[in-house]
Amino acid sequence: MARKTDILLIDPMPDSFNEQLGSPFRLHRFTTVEALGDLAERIEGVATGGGSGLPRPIMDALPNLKVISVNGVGIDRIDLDECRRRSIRLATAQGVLTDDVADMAIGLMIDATRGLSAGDRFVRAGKWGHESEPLSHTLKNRKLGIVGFGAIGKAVARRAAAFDMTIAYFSSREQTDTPQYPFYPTLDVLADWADILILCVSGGARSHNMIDRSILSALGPDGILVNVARGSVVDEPALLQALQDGTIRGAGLDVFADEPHVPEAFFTLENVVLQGHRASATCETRMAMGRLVFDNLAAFFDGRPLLTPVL
Ligand code: 8YV
Repeated sequence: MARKTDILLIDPMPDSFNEQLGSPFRLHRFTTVEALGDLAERIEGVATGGGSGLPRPIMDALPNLKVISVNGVGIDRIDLDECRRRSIRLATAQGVLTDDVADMAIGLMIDATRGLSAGDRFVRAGKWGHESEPLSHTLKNRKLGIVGFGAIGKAVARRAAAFDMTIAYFSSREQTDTPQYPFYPTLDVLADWADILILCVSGGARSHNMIDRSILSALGPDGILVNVARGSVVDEPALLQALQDGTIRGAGLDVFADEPHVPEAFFTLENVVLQGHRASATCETRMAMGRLVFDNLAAFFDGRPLLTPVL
């Protein structure tokens, strides 16, 4: 019987990945670099989440690594230059999670604007009928600025159009396939124009702390910020301050600077809705992502082209 290929799992994978019948892979759960021992030399493939990526110390400890298959679309925590230098191939789960992430962005936008979570807390606390109900704000006639206009940003725009919102976007370049949405080449001008900003931009050096104090001030006291991108895109202490002092009205956050750590100060605020990086976390999508992570590895080790390559 052929020896199974050793694959290192940086994150736990969905069942659809772990339970492939007749899998040609032997799976190993990563704990620490030190604990890898002799296994390090045998690892030829890595499966990891977009949020975890592959930290350099782990990559450096795997001399025979040939392919990385990402259970997500983010590649901001993978050293692409080092992959190129070592001819390590890279695939992501692009395409299968776009709709769910866009749905989460819209959900957070509605919750942060209409106060669904706050209303739920109000009813559960037995306050209905005893205290005056909390009033929220309307989405009607709101201007939506989308930051990052790739597949997810465009899926958010399609959904928001059904709410009759006015939509514009900021991106590294103007998109030719969406002439119906105005392009803003400057983020602070978009933030000044918009009532709601939804962040769909890739993480990494170019977007690091892109949403800082000045952008939050430009968004203004009626403004809502939604982040389904990466925590690194937002200057988190500046956002906390802006939510506390009314620089902006509210926020819906799925991602944080130092996950899974969420600064406790957020828990005391009524004007923020919090999720734990779960925009793609539906049964259906996580199954499809796990399948694609597996299929990319299987294709690579069979000598076939990667299904969804990045490198
Ligand atoms: C996932 C993500 O939650 O696609 C990404 O880059 O961060 C998310 O969709 C994550 O990859 C699952 O581990």
